[in-house]
Amino acid sequence: MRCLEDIVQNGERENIEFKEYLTSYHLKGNRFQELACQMNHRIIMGRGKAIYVIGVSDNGELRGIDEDKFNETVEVLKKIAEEISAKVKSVEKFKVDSGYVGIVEIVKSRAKEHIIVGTAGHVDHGKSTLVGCLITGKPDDGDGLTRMYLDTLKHEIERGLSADLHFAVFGFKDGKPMRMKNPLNKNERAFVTEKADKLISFVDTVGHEPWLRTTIRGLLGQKIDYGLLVVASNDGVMKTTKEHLGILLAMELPVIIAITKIDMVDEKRVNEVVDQVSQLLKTVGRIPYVVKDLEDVKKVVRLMRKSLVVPIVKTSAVTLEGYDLIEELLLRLPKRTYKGKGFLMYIDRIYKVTGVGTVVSGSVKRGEVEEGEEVYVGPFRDGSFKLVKVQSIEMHYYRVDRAEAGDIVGIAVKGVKFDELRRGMVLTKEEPKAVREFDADVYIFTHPTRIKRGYEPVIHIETISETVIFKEMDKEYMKAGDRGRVRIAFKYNPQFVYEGQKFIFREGRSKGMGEITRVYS
Ligand SMILES: Nc1nc2c(ncn2[C@@H]2O[C@H](COP(=O)(O)OP(=O)(O)OP(=O)(O)O)[C@@H](O)[C@H]2O)c(=O)[nH]1
Ligand SMILES: [Mg+2]
Repeated sequence: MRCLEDIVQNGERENIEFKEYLTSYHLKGNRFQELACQMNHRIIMGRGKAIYVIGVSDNGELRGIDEDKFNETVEVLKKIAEEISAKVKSVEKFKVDSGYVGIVEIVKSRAKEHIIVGTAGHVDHGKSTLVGCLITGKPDDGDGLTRMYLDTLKHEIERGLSADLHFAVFGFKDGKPMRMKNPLNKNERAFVTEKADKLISFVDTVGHEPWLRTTIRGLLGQKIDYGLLVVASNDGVMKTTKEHLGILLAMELPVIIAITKIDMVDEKRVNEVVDQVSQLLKTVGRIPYVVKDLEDVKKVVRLMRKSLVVPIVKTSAVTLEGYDLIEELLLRLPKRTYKGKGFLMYIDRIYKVTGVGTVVSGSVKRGEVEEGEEVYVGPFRDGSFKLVKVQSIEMHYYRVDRAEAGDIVGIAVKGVKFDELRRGMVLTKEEPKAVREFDADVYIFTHPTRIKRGYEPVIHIETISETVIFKEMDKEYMKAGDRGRVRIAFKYNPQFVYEGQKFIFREGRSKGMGEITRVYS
């Protein structure tokens, strides 16, 4: 009883969860996957051990539940544990006035949690540098020293700009960051991928405006859990900053904001930029929260679970100020996306690898896949799919025998030619149907004139970017700020899309977003 009182008085913690009771209802669908994610996160935070206190309210009030409810709750916890290959180690039961309260201990060795973070923000505001400095733990020189770890293409080095998506991996082991000497070193990457219990895959996007398409692909196509938006304290909020924030919010992604380069300006200016960012967030219905110390990190992570709070951290890559806070945030933020059923991956890139053959890369959106399995790939121009064999799977250069939702992987496939594949195709286990037309609810952000039937923007869905035609509209025309229902057709190739998917469309200076409401195959 002493132990119970201590736990309850201290409140919920990283590895302690309060639940009044659970029923078989919690074993269904998304709810179950959410609980599994949550349990896995608690175990990671507890270095292999999570505690569920049952029969208590969220804020620790000893409610007490009857014997049947108690037993059912324990059974449900066992099922959730099973889902993530963990075990219920012990159950302690205490009698209180109105029933029973219990402490259930759940353990797992080699628990792993993997989140994907996408960077965003204006050109030169320090996205690549931030990622590089986090991974190495070493300061930047303020003159492009660190971004070399991300910007590896020849013209990127020459021009000092990121021009394509780059991936980097950052790991924590027992709550401590695993520093890399050289984030490009394949062995180091493989080592971190294997040994880390909390893994962060960064998708580093590009700020240079003409490459917006690439940034959209990074933020839409990679099953991102959190967006990391950088704002340099000299420039402050720029047009691209707003645009990228808009994309992150349109995709309903929680956002972390890093104010960068605080070493370059005085404190007054830094606070001006914090105010600018706070204003911007308020106009889009988010709540800014300036994170000052490690206690704030704990608070803000709890708040983010329940509301639209956005942490803001002041950082400098040169002094590494604020980096401890960003690290702590990354360690504590839970996986948001759930495993789901039915393997699905949108192809992002296609490679020809000597000795291996055709390799497709992307992030697993749903379900899981194992080496040796057969999967469908497509759709091809005529709407068909082809069966191919998964020869091998690699994650950040580390060979794995299976991959699950949220993993960024390269999959070597046999049974299809390199030239037949396109970005935006999918891999699935059940044969999907190709879609030529769909209905969608759309919202126009910006458009200089009126949008009418026959409008042909480029649409971005997952890794797909294709020209479409607005075939029918529920009103004669739409202008900036309007919403409407539209029948949309892919102009050239059929695609695999489904109801509920969100997208962005663009054409010149016009932009809008939408959600698929019905598909026609
Ligand atoms: N003084 C100072 N310089 C920084 C800081 N962060 C980044 N820089 C410098 O700013 C420049 C741009 O940084 P990048 O990391 O390449 O910016 P980016 O946002 O990735 O740029 P794109 O990918 O091209 O959009 C580099 O020369 C960095 O050295 C910082 O906190 N302080
Ligand atoms: Mg960059």
